[in-house]
Amino acid sequence: MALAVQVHGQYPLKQQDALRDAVLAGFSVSPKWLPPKFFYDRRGSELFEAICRQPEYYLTRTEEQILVRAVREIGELTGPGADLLEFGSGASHKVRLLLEALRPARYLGIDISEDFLLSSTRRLAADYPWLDVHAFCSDFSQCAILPEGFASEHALAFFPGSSLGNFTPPQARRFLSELQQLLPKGGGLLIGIDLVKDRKILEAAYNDAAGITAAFNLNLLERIRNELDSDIDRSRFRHRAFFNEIESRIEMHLISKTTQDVNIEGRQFRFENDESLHTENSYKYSLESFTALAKSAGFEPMACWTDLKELFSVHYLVR
Ligand code: AVJ
Repeated sequence: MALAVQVHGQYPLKQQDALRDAVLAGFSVSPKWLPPKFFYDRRGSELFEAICRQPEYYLTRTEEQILVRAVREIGELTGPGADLLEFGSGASHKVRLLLEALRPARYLGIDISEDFLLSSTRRLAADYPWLDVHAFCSDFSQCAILPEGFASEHALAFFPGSSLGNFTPPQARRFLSELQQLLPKGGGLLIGIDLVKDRKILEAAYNDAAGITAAFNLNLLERIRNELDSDIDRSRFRHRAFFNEIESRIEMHLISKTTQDVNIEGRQFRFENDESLHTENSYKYSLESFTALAKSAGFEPMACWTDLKELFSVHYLVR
């Protein structure tokens, strides 16, 4: 009966150093870029939760509908008493759909956004007094690791939201095979994957009318200004998102509205008018292309669920 959350990992993560290194490196090359993991400071995590509620952002509600319909089967595939590990747990909202049917022994939320992770897992522990709740603040884009003693016998990894889409396909294969090796024999992976579809639907999801995705993208510049020594001004940039069909990915960019010099940690970076800072890729798969990727990482596909329009998919894979 644990009401408190047990915290693992090294606190605090040296995120400010990581941000500085990534900005200085990413602004020095052409095209300029930054990895999307830096979106998730507290404000960014909150904006992401707001994105998930936008009418154009079909991903979250479609995945939740699929999970609700599939949860009994998922429970049967996993069986009770597992370690449930959630990668990119955010608000720990989707996992609530699984807990009653799955009856895991322990839950481990893994997220890069430290205080957001702590408040979310605390709320989960309060709402599910029978569940042993743990939190692990980690940047799993670097390598998939778990705190000592987790997933040694019976485990289900839960990687919802199509977050895998932030990796390029080769990075995704590497991440999946690292994850596969963390799991015990017979351990499962329940993963949400967004599907290729009509460009209008895809592009609307990343250009919501309320401007929340734009605010989420521009918040990255605010974070740089707050955490580093910088005069970067988000009002001098605009949000751009489009579907790159050849690469099968949504690309998000921040476009400079003028020619400008930006100062960061004593260095100066020139942005030309209309020059882009590439901030995110979100890869879209077909059922076949994702299944092939998962197999190449050593997983065996067991089950797959989609909605009627085949907007989104949830896959159950085993080691
Ligand atoms: C968390 C990576 C799944 O790609 O849809 C949402 C992030 N970016 N809107 C996605 C995101 C802009 C999201 N993932």
